[in-house]
Amino acid sequence: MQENSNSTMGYKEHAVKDVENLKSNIRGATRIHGAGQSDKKIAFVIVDVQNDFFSGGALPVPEAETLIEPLNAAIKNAEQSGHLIIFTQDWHPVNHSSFEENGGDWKPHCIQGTNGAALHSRLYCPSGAKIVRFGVEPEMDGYSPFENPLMDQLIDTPEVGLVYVAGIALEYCIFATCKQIRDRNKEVVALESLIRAASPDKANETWSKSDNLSIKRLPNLPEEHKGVLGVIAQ
Ligand code: VGL
Ligand code: ZN
Repeated sequence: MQENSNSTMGYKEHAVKDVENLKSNIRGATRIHGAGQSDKKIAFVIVDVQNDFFSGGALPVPEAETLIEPLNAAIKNAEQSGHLIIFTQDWHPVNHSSFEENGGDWKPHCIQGTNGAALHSRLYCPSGAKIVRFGVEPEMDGYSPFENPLMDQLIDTPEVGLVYVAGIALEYCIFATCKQIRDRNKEVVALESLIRAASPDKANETWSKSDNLSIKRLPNLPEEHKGVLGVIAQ
């Protein structure tokens, strides 16, 4: 007789099955919570990969071209992992205070709606990604995407535990972005191989400032972050 169905199980067998189910649920739950970050969302912020920061643009950054291919691979990896992907855009009005003619340090750049302000044409932008435009207020310095309240809505929430940062330019918008994420008590990993500096020979000054803020970075990543987004330490 093949009487293995539930209906013929005695209460003892039911109890044994229930305990087995309970145990495997607990094991599953332990796995999820024991892994630290895995119950929190990871965000990947890609800063200012805009035409004006590439050769031929208003403020070209050395080696910006070499960013695109490895950055796209990391973005695809983040998309497959279900991370929150955020692109920022420097997005100035013509009368922005950071422009030389208005007393600032920079040639006019990333003017709202122009080709120079557009994201690089070969940058891979997943359909679910968010875009945060900042530097819109003429009198603010325009280095931090947190000038736009949308950035806090996306990052300053308990669901986000860890933020990866990549893009342009190390000394300005990358540093300001990393610092402000740290100020919100999130773990920050700056993906050094996916970041370009405006002045590469002075990049170490900025990296040591960020070390002091406990901003972690490639290639000195702690073990648990090695291989993040498929990025290999160089
Ligand atoms: C940036 C200079 C001026 C940047 C923006 O994205 O780092 N740098 N505006
Ligand atoms: Zn700017």
